[in-house]
Amino acid sequence: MCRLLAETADLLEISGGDSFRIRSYRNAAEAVESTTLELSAIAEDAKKLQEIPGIGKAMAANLLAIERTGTLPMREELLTKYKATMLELLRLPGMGPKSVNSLWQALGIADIDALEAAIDAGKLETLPRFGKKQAEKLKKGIAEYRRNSSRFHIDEAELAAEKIAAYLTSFPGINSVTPAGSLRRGRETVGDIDLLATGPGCEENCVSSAVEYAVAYPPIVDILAKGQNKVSFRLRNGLQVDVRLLPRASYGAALQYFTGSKTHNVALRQRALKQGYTLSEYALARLDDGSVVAGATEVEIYAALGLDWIAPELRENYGELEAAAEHRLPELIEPTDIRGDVHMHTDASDGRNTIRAMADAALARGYEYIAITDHSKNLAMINGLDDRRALEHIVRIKQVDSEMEGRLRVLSGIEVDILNNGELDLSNDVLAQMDVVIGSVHSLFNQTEEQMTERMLRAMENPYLRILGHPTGRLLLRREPYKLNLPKILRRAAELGVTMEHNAYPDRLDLCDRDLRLAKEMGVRIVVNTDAHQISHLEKMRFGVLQLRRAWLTKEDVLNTRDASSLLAALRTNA
Ligand code: DGT
Ligand code: CA
Ligand code: CA
Ligand code: ZN
Repeated sequence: MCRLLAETADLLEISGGDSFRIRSYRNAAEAVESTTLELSAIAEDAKKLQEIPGIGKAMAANLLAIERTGTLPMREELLTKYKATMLELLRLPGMGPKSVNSLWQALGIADIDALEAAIDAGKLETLPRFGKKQAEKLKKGIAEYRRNSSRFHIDEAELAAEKIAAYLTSFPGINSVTPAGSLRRGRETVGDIDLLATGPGCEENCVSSAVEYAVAYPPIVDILAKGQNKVSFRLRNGLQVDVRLLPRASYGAALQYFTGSKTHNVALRQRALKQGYTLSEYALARLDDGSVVAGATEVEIYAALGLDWIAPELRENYGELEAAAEHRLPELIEPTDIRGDVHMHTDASDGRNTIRAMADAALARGYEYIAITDHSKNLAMINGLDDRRALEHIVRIKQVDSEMEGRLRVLSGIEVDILNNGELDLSNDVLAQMDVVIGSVHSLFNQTEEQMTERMLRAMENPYLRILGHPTGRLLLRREPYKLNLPKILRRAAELGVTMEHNAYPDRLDLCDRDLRLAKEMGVRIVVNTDAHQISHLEKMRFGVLQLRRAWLTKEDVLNTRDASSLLAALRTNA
């Protein structure tokens, strides 16, 4: 809602609209963002809406329109003359509404790609507002914008954070470094890394040498900001990092504040105010006399507000505050609850290691079982298995299973392709001999929603299909999920007892947190697998567990927290 209002203000400004009007939309956007009222609940009630400061009668009508139609009249009218992509141009350094307007009037430029092309063709220099210098600056700005606007996979961000933390803690004045922000909350991708450091060298009045040490971190390519106790920089791979050096006494308050999410923090601050406190990044303090109540740890801050400590993964304002107040937060699944991994590949198809090597690595991780699930023949380029080879593979898997002498159970399985028409790629006779049959879509991603949904539903009707692998097919930051009526698929999965996979590989992480919650509500079983293509990928399990935690799942909700026999029983029956 607030985005639509802000965009309308921007478009008005591009069109050279009346400044009073522009301001009214901007103010409304801010008012909507900061209100604690549940807007969708009161959107039909113009009187209630007007109780929000900054919302008048006309704006209340706009909010109602947004709630009903997903847009508002002024925005639609402007978009017949101007393009939504022009809003992105505004985010380039040095680019204001007037410039965007003249680019559009003179050269028909409406997006960043077109702007870049015009710069390259030397067209920009001919315009009155733009010279050669300005064009060069813009070109740099575009490159920078592209770098900044990109997000990163969570494993890459975590690795970078660990390296920086190791560097920082080697400074004598820094004892500990903790990630905050989206990385700590386990979001599927990370915009920038937020790190909080503390130690004797981070106390007030003596923090400057720690700051100097931080900005000397060798992989830094660009120092973006250097303040009294904060530095921001960019690494070679484009990742931006914010490091804050904090005194011990306010460490918990800072950790709470910078972990976010923003919406969680807003709700928590409201709660604090209602109880007569103010909450900041420095402390929880009494409103009346300013005395500090808590600040050193998160636990004491939440406790002072009558709340159980809330795991970072839950801090998205999805009802966690209410649950914490009533002591009914879920006991979230932990990485150590996972007893096996039932989706992995070997050198029989596109994996790198042998069955035995995968088994040894799994045993070293403390697993009780794995399933070997190579690809089927539809993926000819990577040597997928046909019926005959699949049967031979079972023999080899059983051989390794006996070699493991009961220390690790090695289940035979397959990741069988769901063909374009929903049939499975191998014969039922062969599938019947497998312990674990995962069905996955690996082709024709651009089917319509109806086709793809029918395709999956049809595959699920096959009685040997036990698990739907990476069910939405998305590749984070690279490929959108395929079009799919997921609720329909989940409903049928619940009826048939088909299990949904959460694929822990950091490029996939589907079903996503929101879909996992839906799956649980609908009574669908869930399993978390790494889809490992080499030994080291088995480590990725924890990223999957993070998403399960974000979905409020407990150990009981996930099948591979059980032993092998009860997992297999659950995969095969509807009980
Ligand atoms: P990201 O970096 O896009 O993946 O997401 P976050 O959640 O890490 O966001 P970021 O890095 O901008 O800020 C980290 C946390 O710090 C954020 O979750 C809440 C808190 N925070 C930062 N700036 C503000 C602010 O201006 N207002 C509020 N309420 N919270 C803020
Ligand atoms: Ca961040
Ligand atoms: Ca940040
Ligand atoms: Zn796959």
